[in-house]
Amino acid sequence: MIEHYLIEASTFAGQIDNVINIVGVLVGFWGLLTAAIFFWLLFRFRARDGVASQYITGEEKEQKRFISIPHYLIMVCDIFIIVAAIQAWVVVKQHLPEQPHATVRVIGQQWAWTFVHPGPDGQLDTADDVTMNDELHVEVNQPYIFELSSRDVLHNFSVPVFRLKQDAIPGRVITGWFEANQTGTFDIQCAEICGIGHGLMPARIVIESAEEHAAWIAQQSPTQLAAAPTGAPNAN
Ligand SMILES: [Cu+2]
Repeated sequence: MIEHYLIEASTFAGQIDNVINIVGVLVGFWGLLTAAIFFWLLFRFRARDGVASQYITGEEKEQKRFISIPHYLIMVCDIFIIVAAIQAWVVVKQHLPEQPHATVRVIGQQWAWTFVHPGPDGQLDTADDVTMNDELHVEVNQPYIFELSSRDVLHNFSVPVFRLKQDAIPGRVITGWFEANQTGTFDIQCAEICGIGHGLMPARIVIESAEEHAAWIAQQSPTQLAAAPTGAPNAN
């Protein structure tokens, strides 16, 4: 249902959408039913000449069951929502991928994102790291752990097609994960009001095949760029 409007590009997006669908269907059912009964009652017991209105306190057993029975039924629906929500929470927030995985660093600031990708050696904090502003490149079907931090205020790293949202909190490094399951270029946005330029804090994620990603990393790596002027053949 939701993927019709926004594709599901991570392994856990379907599970998040499932929770939203369950909430939508259950709350929608009771909401529509309540509204229908409400308007039917308004119509059925509308003011009529010669008919005195009744004052009902709702304290009698016969009357109370109109509250208590739907109440219990709604609590049964809550169980389904809670079970689905906890299952999704455990997968997305309580679990990190096993080895092997890649790690990227995501840094929010007023008002831009910085993404640090490991270079050809696959390790962060080495000379070949690739740092980009507002552009994150990842490999499809590869689990990633992200290390999220902020240079100033609260931000939120949100990748709608992944159904991923995580606050960035100054002074903390927050770890999370994702695994893209299809290629393409999609939006990243800050989802936490972080000042006057909040709306100017978009970025993009480029999901590439393993070969494309390796080629991009090799091309962007600063060690490669530093070597280029002497190493590359003269274009003339
Ligand atoms: Cu922000």
